[in-house]
Amino acid sequence: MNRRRSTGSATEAAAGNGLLDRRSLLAAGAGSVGLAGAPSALGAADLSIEPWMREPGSPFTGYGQPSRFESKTVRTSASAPGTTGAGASRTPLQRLNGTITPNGLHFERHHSGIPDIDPDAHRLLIHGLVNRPLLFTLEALARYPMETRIAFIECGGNSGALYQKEAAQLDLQASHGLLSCAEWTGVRLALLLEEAGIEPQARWLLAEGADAAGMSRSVPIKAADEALVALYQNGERVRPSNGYPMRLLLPGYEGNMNVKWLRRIKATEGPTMTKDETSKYTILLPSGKSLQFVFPIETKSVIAYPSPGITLPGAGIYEISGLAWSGYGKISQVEVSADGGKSWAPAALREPVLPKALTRFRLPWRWDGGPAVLQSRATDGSGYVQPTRDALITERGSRATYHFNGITSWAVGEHGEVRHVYA
Ligand SMILES: Nc1nc2c(c(=O)[nH]1)N[C@H]1C(S)=C(S)[C@@H](COP(=O)(O)O)O[C@H]1N2
Ligand SMILES: [Mo]
Repeated sequence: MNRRRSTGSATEAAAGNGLLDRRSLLAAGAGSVGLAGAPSALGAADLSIEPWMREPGSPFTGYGQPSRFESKTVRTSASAPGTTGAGASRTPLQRLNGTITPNGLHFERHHSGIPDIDPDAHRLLIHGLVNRPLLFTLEALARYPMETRIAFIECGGNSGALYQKEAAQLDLQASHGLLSCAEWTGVRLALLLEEAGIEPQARWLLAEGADAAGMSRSVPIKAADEALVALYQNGERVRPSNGYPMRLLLPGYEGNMNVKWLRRIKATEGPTMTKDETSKYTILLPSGKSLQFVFPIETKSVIAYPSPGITLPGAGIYEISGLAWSGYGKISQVEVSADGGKSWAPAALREPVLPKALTRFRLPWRWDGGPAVLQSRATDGSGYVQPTRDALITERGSRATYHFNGITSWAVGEHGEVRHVYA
């Protein structure tokens, strides 16, 4: 079988400053296109017998942990002054690949710590504008038909630092780590509302958590179509930090509305105007007006490799890789630029592309060792294109802190060091 291919066409330029056709690495193989750090030609004699091959390994464990050599792959966290559990921890996106966040690394945002809920004592009440108020135990809930879907959760405050005047020198975890994606399994909220006999004048739902903060949000009733009362996260029970024993999952809606430790759903005519949606989670505009109820997470993307804190070892071919997501639906295209937005090449999207889930994109790049500014720009199925930072600031002003979804720029310096810049 003749497997030789023309590497000439496989490494065709797709855009300026070294971006290659998205099929290049697949077609030609890493070695033949000169991938940086690709394996060298050695024989079996160069393979040594290491100590772990000379004696039997360790026994079984009840619950597995990552390799001890992966100790840097952890969340980073900060609590508000004077509190222990009010704050956030961030997912190390720069150290992960694929699209699913392991449960131990899912970001966390708590307004008053993680409650230690006894699942047998926990109840979910559905009441308000319903014919039959219902009180569920976990056991009763678990007898309903289950649904499974993959969805990201992003905090509305993620990337808030990118509204600042100067480009903050943060790694990807610090700038974008309030973002995770999991496979969630639970009962459709619509099914439970139907069971309770929701009344036609009910237009909103109040969702309340069983934490000490009593975090609660008003949710428009149409959100119930896709909402789950989630009991499982990546196959196992939802983690305490993510809402054990049950949380509201509202795919595509800002993180805050995904109420954890869910204890109450009340059907109402209008929004309840809780403290969490009036004093917080509103967007202050340059005019002095505030936008309230900004629900969907707008289309956004970011390059994870390379990203700040990573140093490229030398000129050569690299695979640029990152994440794209949209609260409106599916990602339809991600383009990458290596010249600060002058020219763009389409990246390969990892299939299947799922709505309201993280999408992994990849694109080969020949770095010639010179200056480069890497950017990614996502488009979703509705045609919405991720805005430049300038366009976003023109619309929102620089006093905004929530819902930053602008194009993010990483500059690669002559020694391969990567820095955050405003391009
Ligand atoms: N009950 C309750 N639900 C909550 C919160 C909270 O503090 N209490 N934090 C909210 C915020 S601001 C976000 S961004 C998401 C984060 O979900 P996670 O911690 O599972 O990542 O949960 C939301 N649900
Ligand atoms: Mo949040």
